[in-house]
Parts: sequence; C-alpha cells; structure tokens
Amino acid sequence: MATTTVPPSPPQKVNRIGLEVQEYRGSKTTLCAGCGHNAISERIIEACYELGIEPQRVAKFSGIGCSSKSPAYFLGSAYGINAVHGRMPSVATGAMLANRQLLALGVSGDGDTASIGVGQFVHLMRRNLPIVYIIEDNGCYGLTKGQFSATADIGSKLKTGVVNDLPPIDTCALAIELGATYVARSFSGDKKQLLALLKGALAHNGTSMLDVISPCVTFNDHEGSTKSYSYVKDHDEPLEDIDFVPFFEDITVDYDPGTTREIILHDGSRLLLKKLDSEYDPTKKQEALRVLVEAHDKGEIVTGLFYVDTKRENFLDLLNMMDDPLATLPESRVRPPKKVLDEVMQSLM
Ligand SMILES: Cc1ncc(C[n+]2csc(CCOP(=O)(O)OP(=O)(O)O)c2C)c(N)n1
Ligand code: SF4
Ligand SMILES: [Mg+2]
Repeated sequence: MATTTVPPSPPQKVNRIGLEVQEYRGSKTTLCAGCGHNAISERIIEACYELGIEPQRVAKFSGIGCSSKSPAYFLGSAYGINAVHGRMPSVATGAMLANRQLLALGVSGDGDTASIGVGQFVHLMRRNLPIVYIIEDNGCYGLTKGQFSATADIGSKLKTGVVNDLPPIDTCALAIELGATYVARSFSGDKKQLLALLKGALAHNGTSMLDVISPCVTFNDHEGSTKSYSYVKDHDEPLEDIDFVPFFEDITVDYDPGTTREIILHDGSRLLLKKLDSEYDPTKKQEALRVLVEAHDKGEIVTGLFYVDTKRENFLDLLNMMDDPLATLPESRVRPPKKVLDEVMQSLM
C-alpha cells in the first residue's frame, strides 16, 4: 500500500527571546489602505521583534485620532490605553512613575500633540521621562475629515482649496528646545531610516521624540499639500545614513572616523551615523535648531537624528523612584507608621 509522507512544516523563525514575529502583531488594521500610520505600525513590530523586547513589558499610550488607534494594530499582548484627546503625556507619566519596569511607547497624532495637546506635550518634553513618543504627522485631523492641524505648513491647501494662513509648529525644534534627549524626524515610507531610528529610540534612556511624516491618503495626499507622498519624496533631505547595532550583537564595524559618528546608547547599543554632506554634530542643540530653521526656509523636509544627549538624568532618576512597581509594595512599605504620623500631626499643631 502506498504511503503518503507529509513534508515537515518549515521551522518558524524566532528572535533572541524565542518569539515569532506573529507575537508582536496586533488586530487587523481598520485604517485606510495606504495610510502612512500602517507602515509605522509595521516598523514598530519589526523593531520590537528584532530587538527581542518582551511584548508584555511594553505599555502603549495614545490619545485620540486615526494615529492614536494604531496601537491596537501592534503588540496585541501589551497593555494599551487611549487617553482623552491630547492628554496622553500625563497618563503615561503617571504610569511610569508607578512602574518604572515598563517600556513606555506613546503614539500620537499631529493634532493630538501640536493642536489640542500642546500644553501636555511641552511638559513631557522638558521632563525627560523614559518614553518613546511617536507623532504620526499628516498635517491634518484625519479622523475628523482632514482639517488643518498645527503642523500644517503655511500656504498648504486642503482638498477643497482652502489655504492654511498660519505658520506650523515644528515639533522637533520644540522638543529640542525644551529638553527631550533623542529627537528625530523620519518618513513612514523610508523603511530603513525609520527602523534604525525606532531601535535607537527604544534603546535610549530618556524621552525619545520621533516626528514621522505619515501621509493621510484620504484627506491630505493631493497637490498643494506638503505632507503628501510625492511632496515628501521630492523634498526629503536625509541628514545622515543611519545604522543601528544592538548591544547583543558583538559586531566590529570598520569606518573612517572622519565620515562616521558613533553614538553609544544606555544599554550598549550603538548608532552609526554616516554623514552625507556636512559635518553635522547631533550633540549640539544649536546646530540641530539651525538645520531645522534652514530646511524650513528652503521648503525642504530634513530627516534623521537631529539631537541626542545620553548623559542627562531621566525624570524617574531625578525623583529617585524605586525599582519596584508601587502596586507591588506591601502596606508596611507604603504606609508611614503611626509614630511618624503622630509626629507630623504634632508638628502642625
Ligand atoms: C476633547 C476632544 N476634542 C475634539 C475631539 C475630536 N477629534 C477627534 S480626533 C481629532 C483630531 C485627530 O487628529 P490627529 O491627532 O492629527 O490624528 P489623525 O487622525 O490625523 O491621525 C479631533 C479634533 C475629541 N475626540 N476630543
Ligand atoms: S483618514 Fe487619513 S489618517 Fe485616517 S486612516 Fe484614513 S488615511 Fe489614515
Ligand atoms: Mg493628523
């Protein structure tokens, strides 16, 4: 009798902690096909998988908007919360103060951050809380049918022909000015650059602010928009070519120190920045701000790592927060003894 042999299924690829990429995915996206936000979710999945981050260690934070929906589409086994529109920073700050073991990943929109949320955003940037804060920047309120947001360029047009009369807020310049310690801009369509910048942001021990131009195909991808796929492709000026070497890969890279700068991050991972056309120094705030202003005046979109400071103390260290999550502490460690309370009361008499 003939026997049929079933071929063995190919072994699944796993990362350094033994997980398949599938474990880093989330629900199926409900965003429009071609929306830049979907490409950013894909890069987040790749970055976390390739770095071997435990999905359950990640806390996902967002506000309200199409962009803020996207944490549902990656790391399905991580906890996530949609705060009120523009109020994600305070929720993320509270969560990180309560449990510094978490890896905070915030996803916001340009409206969520720079319009209604700008008050919370500026205070997050000055505190240097350990968080990766991504702005999925399409220059409009995608979820509410495409009105201009505060990052829309002056003179850019809505689909209806309405012209934006107000100058934009540059979230990268603002973040650098205020004290964020890893500040970059990228484009949802630039897989290599975005992946390297995301990995660097995840390895950084402070506030990493990534403004990612992410075209809205439904409301802001037409001629006259400066956040359309074609405009960004034509005006993207990368500052440098970026490679990321994780701490667990013992790779020696030969390079000419005159052309490549090495940034060593908190966990020992390295960013290799190959300069393309200038002597750019990403540790100098003034240089970063100059590059941003010059690019804006020329109508260019400069991308790459603008600024990094690996030395500044983060907010949790500054407040001397303990390593144990507060929720796990027994009463004996959170409640002052009666004697101490009596002394306090006495001192107030
Ligand atoms: C307090 C409050 N004000 C207004 C709204 C309506 N609203 C929901 S999303 C949104 C804008 C979203 O824009 P953005 O953050 O850029 O996200 P996108 O949809 O473009 O990704 C607005 C105004 C709201 N939900 N809550
Ligand atoms: S409306 Fe725009 S921002 Fe929202 S999902 Fe569609 S393409 Fe993306
Ligand atoms: Mg938007």
